[in-house]
Order: sequence, then structure tokens, then C-alpha cells
Amino acid sequence: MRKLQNILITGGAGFIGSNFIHYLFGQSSAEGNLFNDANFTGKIVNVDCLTYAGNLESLADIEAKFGSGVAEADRRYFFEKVDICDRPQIERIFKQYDIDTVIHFAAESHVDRSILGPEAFMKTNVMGTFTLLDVARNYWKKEDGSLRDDVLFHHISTDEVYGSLGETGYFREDTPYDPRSPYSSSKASSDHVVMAYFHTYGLPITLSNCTNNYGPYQFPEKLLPLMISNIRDGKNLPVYGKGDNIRDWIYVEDHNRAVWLIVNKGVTGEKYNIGGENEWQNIKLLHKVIELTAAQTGKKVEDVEKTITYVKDRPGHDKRYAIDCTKIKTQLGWERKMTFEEGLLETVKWYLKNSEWINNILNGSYKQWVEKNYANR
Ligand code: TDX
Repeated sequence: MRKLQNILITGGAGFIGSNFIHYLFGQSSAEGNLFNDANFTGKIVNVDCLTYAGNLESLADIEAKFGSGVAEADRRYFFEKVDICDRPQIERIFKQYDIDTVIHFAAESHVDRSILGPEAFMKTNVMGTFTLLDVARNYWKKEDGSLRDDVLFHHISTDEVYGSLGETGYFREDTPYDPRSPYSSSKASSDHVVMAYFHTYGLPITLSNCTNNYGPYQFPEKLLPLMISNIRDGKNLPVYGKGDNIRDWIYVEDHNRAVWLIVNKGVTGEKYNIGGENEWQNIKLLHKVIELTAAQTGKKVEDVEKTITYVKDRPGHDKRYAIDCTKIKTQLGWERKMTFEEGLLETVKWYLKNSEWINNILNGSYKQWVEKNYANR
């Protein structure tokens, strides 16, 4: 039986990680209580070095309700500003909180940035993952040298490790890896190191590869929050190439429910694909986002449509991603709860309502980065 009591979450101040912490504490951002089914009773230690994409504002409510805002004896949430590559600090954290589970979200995740500067991706995604695995292997060693079996290291990964699909076909768990960007190659490398720690040392691991996530708290360099905030601000809507690339979209908390299910019931040493079964050509998705955002902001669809700007394509732009998620459905009984219609509308409304959250990012250090790197848009 896995303990699942003292959970180390890496990258908890990022998009998927902050949603995961909300989900685990029964504080889902989805309306209608759809997702408050985690039944988690333990403690969370959030390790995040707060890069440009980490944002403690996304966790202010959690800090108040479960962290420093409550009496020490009732405290269930702890934040540690630490880089996952910093081995002595990671060793200290394992010991101090007696970590029994790692759920590893921390990663450099933006493909465009990996093309402009791959080094941070190799450091964080490859060496950071290695450091965590190696500290876990040492900390979870029993006196006889074997590893405990009530512990787990779960690694979050991406469908991009499988490469790019043509018009047909789906990525399955046994699809050979074929990463094509510095980002996806760094994630593929980390997946291999995780598997190597299972096969070589018997470290109890599980791994998941998911499609494009959408929902609250996503950094506005990614397609959906970028387009929603640009529509709001009357800015151009940059579409790469012809806009005919296809992505499969999943609501972030459907992904996180899958991760929690794997952490609870997944078979040690196994990997699981998680998908939305919801493919959209970028340009078609943009039309849909324009329709919803215009309706919410009182803008005219025709006016917003005129701001669509076709820009230079991303180098090596993968054509299509699509996941076959039969394994997690049939073996673990996972199913999605959010429909795309509802989820997309809720997401549009969330970014418009939480304008302070997004404005703080858009007016912070990210502004200079955009001016430097996206000046031609
Ligand atoms: O301005 C844009 N214009 C545009 O046409 C941006 C930011 C993106 N795009 C296109 C590129 C992609 O085809 O939209 C699609 C989605 O782009 P991103 O949001 O950058 O995501 P993607 O490259 O598909 O990768 C995402 O999903 C898999 C995440 O960023 C990864 O971390 C995850 O692993």
C-alpha cells in the first residue's frame, strides 16, 4: 500500500501543478464541484524555484487555508523556494518532511523558448529529474539495501515525446519516442531516466504523458491564455504558419484527476497516456475562442477576426498530436468529466474575471521578454 501522506510536489507554482494542489485540497476552480473528489488527507510540500512561469499568487488561497494562515498543528501545505537541481536542498526536504511520494510537475515547458534557449530545458528537465530520482533512491533505501514499496515517484510528461502525427493515427504507450524540439527531447530524456531508475534500481515509479492542457492559471505565452488576453486588449492574434496544426485539448483538472488516479492505483513501472480525445486545428480553435471571448467582452466577432495575423511558423512545428488513452480508461477506470464546450467557456470567463492575476504577469518581467523576442508580431 502506498502511503501518500507527505507528498513532494515539484513545480506547484506553475500551471498544472497549482491546479493539482487545488484539486488535492478539494479547492477545485471548476464550477459545480465537479472535481472535488480527491479525498486527500496528508501534507503537501511544494518545491518550486519560481522561474518566470512560477507564480505564488496562484496559491494565495491555499497558503491561507492550509499553509502559514493556519495553526502549526493544522498545517498541511508548505512552500519551499528551491531549484530541483539543488541536491543538498532536495536531500534536506526529503528528510525534513519525511517525503513518501513525489509528483514531479516541474519543467521548462514552452516549445518556443526551448528553440531560443535550450540550455535551461536540459538543466531543469533532465538534470532536475535525475537529481530528484537519485535523492529519492537514497532516501527510500531500507537497511538491507532494497527500496521501500510504500513510496512512489510519479513523473509528469508530454505527448510531444512521441513526435508528430500525420492525418491519421494515435500515440499509444508503446509508440516509439521521436522527439523533435529541444523541449520534447528534454522531456523524452527525462522519461528514459525515470524508466532506467525503475529497471536498474527498482525505484517505484509511474509515468504519464498528456496532451495539451487548458484551464485557469496557465502562463499567457501558451496559445489559449495568450489569445484570450490579446482579444481582451485588442492586440493582434499571432497564428503560426497556416494555422492548420492540430492539438488535442484536455481540461487541466481532468488531467490532474488522471494523475491522482495513477498515483493511487497505477501499476509500478508502468506509463499511461492521458488525452482529451478532442482534436482541434489551431485556426478553428481560435475562431471558437474569438466567438466566446467577444460574447463575454461585448466586442464584435467581425472586428476581432480582423486582428488574426499569420506569422512565421515555429521551426520544426509538429503537425498533429493525438493520444490513444484506452489503457488508463480500461485499466484504471478513468474518464473525463469536463466537456470542451463547458471547459472552454469557463476558461475564457476565468481569465477575464482574474484580470489582476494576468495583468500582473503581462506588466511584469515577461513584458521585456515579449518586446525582445516577439517584436515582429
Ligand atoms: O502564438 C501562438 N500562435 C500559435 O499559432 C502560440 C503560442 C502557439 N501557436 C500554435 C503552436 C501550436 O501548434 O498553437 C499550438 C499550441 O501552442 P502552445 O500553446 O505553445 O503549445 P504546444 O507547443 O502544443 O505545447 C503544449 O502542449 C504540450 C505545451 O506548451 C507543452 O508544454 C506540452 O508538453
